[in-house]
Amino acid sequence: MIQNLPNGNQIHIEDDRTGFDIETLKRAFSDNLFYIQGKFPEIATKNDFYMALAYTVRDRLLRRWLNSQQTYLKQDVKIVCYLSAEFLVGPHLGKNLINLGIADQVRQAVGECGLNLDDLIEQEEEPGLGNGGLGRLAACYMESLATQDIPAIGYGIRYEFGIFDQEICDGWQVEITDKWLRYGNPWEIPRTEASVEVGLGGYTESYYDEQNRYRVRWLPDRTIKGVPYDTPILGYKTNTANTLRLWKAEAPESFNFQAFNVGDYYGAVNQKTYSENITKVLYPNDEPIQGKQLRLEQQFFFVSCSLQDMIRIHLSKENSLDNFADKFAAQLNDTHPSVGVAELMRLLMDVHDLEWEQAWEITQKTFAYTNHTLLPEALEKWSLSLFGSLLPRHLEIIYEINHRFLNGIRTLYPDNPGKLSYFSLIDDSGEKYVRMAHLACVGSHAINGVAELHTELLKKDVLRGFYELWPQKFSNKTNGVTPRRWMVLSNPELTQLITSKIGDTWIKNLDELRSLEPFADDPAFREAWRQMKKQVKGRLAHRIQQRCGITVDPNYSLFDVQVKRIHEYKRQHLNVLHIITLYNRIKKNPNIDIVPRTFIFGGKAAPSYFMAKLIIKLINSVAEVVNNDPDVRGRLKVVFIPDYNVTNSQLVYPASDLSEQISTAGKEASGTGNMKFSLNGALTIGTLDGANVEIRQQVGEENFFLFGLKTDEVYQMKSQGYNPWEFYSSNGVLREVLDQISSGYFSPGDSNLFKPLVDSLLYHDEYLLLADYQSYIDCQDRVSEAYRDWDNWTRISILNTARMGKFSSDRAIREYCQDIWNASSVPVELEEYVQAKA
Ligand code: CJB
Repeated sequence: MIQNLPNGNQIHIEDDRTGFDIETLKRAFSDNLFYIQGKFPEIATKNDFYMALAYTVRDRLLRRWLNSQQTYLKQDVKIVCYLSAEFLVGPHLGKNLINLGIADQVRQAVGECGLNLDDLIEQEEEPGLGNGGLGRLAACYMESLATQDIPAIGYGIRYEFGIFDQEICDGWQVEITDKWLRYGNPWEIPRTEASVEVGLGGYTESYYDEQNRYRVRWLPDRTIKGVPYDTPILGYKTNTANTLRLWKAEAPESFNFQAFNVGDYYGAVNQKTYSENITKVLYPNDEPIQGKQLRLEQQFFFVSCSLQDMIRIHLSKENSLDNFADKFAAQLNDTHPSVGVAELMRLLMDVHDLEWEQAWEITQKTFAYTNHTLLPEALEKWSLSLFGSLLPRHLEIIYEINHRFLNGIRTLYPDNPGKLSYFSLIDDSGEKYVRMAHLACVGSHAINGVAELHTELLKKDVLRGFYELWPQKFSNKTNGVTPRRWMVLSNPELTQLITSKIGDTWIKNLDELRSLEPFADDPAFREAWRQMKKQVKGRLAHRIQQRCGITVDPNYSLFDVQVKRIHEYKRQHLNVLHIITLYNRIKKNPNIDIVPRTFIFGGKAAPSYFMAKLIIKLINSVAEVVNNDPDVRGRLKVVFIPDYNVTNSQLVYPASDLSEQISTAGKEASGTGNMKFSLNGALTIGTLDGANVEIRQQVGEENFFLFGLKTDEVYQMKSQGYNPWEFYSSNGVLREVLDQISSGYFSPGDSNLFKPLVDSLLYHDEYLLLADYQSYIDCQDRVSEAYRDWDNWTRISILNTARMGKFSSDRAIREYCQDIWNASSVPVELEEYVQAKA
């Protein structure tokens, strides 16, 4: 802070809540331990120290956050509202230190207090408020929005229990409740005063208002209170801190009085529990959950809270909603928040008295929709009866939207009932459903896919009719990831090496990594790169030893890594077929000259996804055999890292040599792990799927291991009646591998254990593993040959990093801002809060 001196001069005085000096940080840290945790060092636990440090850092965030909010209030800004049922932000402490630019000072300060910063960082329970790619993307986007000074609010759900913790028992996944809030969460601030109420159920009635206009009102039979919890999201080396506003469901204030008065204690408590249930737990599926009422309640709850909040903010600055869409852009992260289209219509018409036409114009101008999947079974739909009983007014509005929309279709395609049923927001081919993707498309002015191939397939296939109708609404926005978390924080060794050559401006402008390219031909730099890689591999090896009790070799073994949700379309089991193939080569010829590999897996399976859980068991069973067979002599190791999450992933990406991106072509919308690997210098083995296509274009075909059927070949093979059995019977090596699994070689005493998996491959093989098997094996052999030439491998690794600039989430956010949101930067000046008088 600035202090004015009697002579009119000013001096800068360090403030304990904002200063960055070592002494100031130490004092603030001790103060927080004493006054917030109520502990003195002798009795403080590691968690107390962590909390004291977190509050020290939070104070420094708060200054930037409040300044940002004040700036947005004073200035005429457009706010991007990212509506997402998931935000997988990862631990905050380390990340905030990086973005504040005070990691070194804080390390020294806690060091001088006799503590180790990394130990404290490790104390943080990560908020697992997402399943995987979609939630993590939302987190990267929030970080990039702040880094580029774009006013933004992330709106979502404050789940009391996030994604389950995974333990592996006897090779099987066991799910443990994620009690992430149990020791408190220093990063959030509840804003009870900004609570809102959300209705559910009940009925609607029409009436005539004072001006004799026909109006409808909704009389819900239940009301839930939404309490916002705010977390600041700081940009990298900028003053902008935006808000992640997550809603917690509570019983409304009035809930219990009546019930208590009539003595219905249990009834009252019941109602409270019912209300709180809405934000109790994250559904642990990375695909939509059909038919679960609570899930629809969650979606509507957070969307209604958020839209009411946006309208409140707007009306605090303006006196009409006419220009709402000029001040807010609302992005629908998949269809999960798409009921917002109907809710905004209701709020504008029933609550704020707008007429349909104007409300509709505002709604369409406000919303934009990102699709994240091509799996047909993943397109969200809600049965009409469930939807109507929970949201009767919204169903009426959806009917009216549909009626008007289909009138247009009728004009465009006369006498074509097929078109009407194709486009309808209501699927009435059997049991009736509301089609959420149709609602999102109709209610938005922009629709995008998340990688070039994905967007093309949306236009050609999944949303073809809508593309023909409104080609101008469609665009591609290839996903990106934030280099701050995925390089600077996760891989300080790499960051330091890059920065030693090209300075540090690449961190905010990732295209600058290109200037590393010439160093790929510099032997000294290659050697330094190799040493760096060894060091980070050593760190992971150490963790694997600790967590799994498996010794792996970071020096000579190729770290071959597949980490992501477990799903048949992602084909972890294809990877396993390769491992067994290599194992069999060794068994036939124990002295074979083979490139040593460490196969590393990580990922959670949806608890009800039987096949995915069986794949985890298979990986662990193969690991058991391969890791303990003396013939193998440690040349192959298989590791399943339990509880794959953001924290663990930060250790994994930097240490990887080979990134497995092996989904069936046309199934993975984009992938974002693929980007994190390659940015950290891993080479990719992959199919032409999702963003792999663009990664390959960027790094160069010769620096990417491509295999497998292309999308059109997949379609063709399927339409010709794919028969996996033909591949099985004509390929002896493959047959041997599958027979071995069936025979119980990896499941002693239970030869039937993996039968469902093998049968599914032999008789259906929906994801064409057998068709891609040989191509995959041949490609893996090329990988091994390439790895023998370490020096050239290193050169390619450097080129991978150097050419990945496109995949920064900063670039993605710039594209959204320009093409969809019409939002621009609003730099934040830091104001001095305390002006001491002389
Ligand atoms: N995705 O994580 C999810 N959950 C869904 O329900 C649907 C899609 C993933 O989204 C990522 C971010 O766009 C994509 O990279 C990934 O391919 C997709 O599966």
